[in-house]
Amino acid sequence: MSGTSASIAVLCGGVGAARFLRGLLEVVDAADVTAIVNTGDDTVLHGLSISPDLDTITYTLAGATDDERGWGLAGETWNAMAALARYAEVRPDGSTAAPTWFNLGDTDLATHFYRTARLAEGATLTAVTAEIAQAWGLGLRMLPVTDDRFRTVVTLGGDGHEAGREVTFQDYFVRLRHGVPVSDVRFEHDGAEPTAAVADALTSADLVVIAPSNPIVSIGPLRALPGIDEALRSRRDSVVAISPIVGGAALKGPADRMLAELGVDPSVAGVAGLYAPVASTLVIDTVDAGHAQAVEAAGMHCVVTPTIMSQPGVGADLARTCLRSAR
Ligand code: FO1
Repeated sequence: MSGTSASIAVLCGGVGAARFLRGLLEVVDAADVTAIVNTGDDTVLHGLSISPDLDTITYTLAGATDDERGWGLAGETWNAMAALARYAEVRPDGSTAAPTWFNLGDTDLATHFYRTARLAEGATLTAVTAEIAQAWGLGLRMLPVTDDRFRTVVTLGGDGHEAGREVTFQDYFVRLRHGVPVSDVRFEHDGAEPTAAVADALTSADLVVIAPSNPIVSIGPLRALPGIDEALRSRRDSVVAISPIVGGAALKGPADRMLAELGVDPSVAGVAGLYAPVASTLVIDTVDAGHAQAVEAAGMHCVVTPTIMSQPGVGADLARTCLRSAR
């Protein structure tokens, strides 16, 4: 499929998806790529609408991200956050004003100002995302999975003082530094639906790739929305997933621990068990070659190739492998 004008839809979370898309755009025309992006991580802080996965992908593809941190902008300054600390000191008990646990860089703030103002004018998140992508000079089509309010909610496990409490995803991920066990993850829908553009991309794309993102809290929210799993199932032969688990561990974030805490084997075979109903092929890293048979036993065709995209060229090679792997 490489070198042709086949259209590709990619189901995306944050960092892993951003790096895969960066490789994909080296080998196909950006106009042929649609990124369908998780919005379950979205939050409102300081009255600002923040869409972390959309922003991580935007900044990465624009070559503007802090690659080591994985989120936010390179060369960022933090004056607004430092100034906010003054108000955190005087905030009355029970007030959530001036949260300083979630870091918004001075330049990054402009993105959240713009998104918030446009949403307040009545624009959809889809429209605002297209405008932000255009402002950063991106050629691909970037779609939030839904324009409706949609949130990932995490129940904290373990025996700490917050055990049993339900918190927002960013509370778990940033405030608690994803260092607390999880006993459940659910998605607050309130009737949220995938947009028509998402539904159309999932039907019309020649190939669907599930990016190497956390299966529970990045891809899980997309699959929880009505119609997405059905759309994938009905075209399963042309859906390829990339394992975010390499050698039993997540490259970034808590995916391995979270899988284990929720009773899923934190291995490529466990990932295959989750994706087998909706994807025919699982791409795994060479360090997991010994587990290829277990992936096949879980019902997926297995392709073994380097998947760790920290070295130049790996993302593009991985993208070529995915383009060849559709059955
Ligand atoms: N991640 C952190 O670990 N700490 C932060 O303070 C933080 C701030 C932040 C601000 C804007 C943004 O777009 C992303 C930000 N992230 C931060 C990343 C984000 O929480 C996660 O990467 C995703 O939600 C998980 O995919």
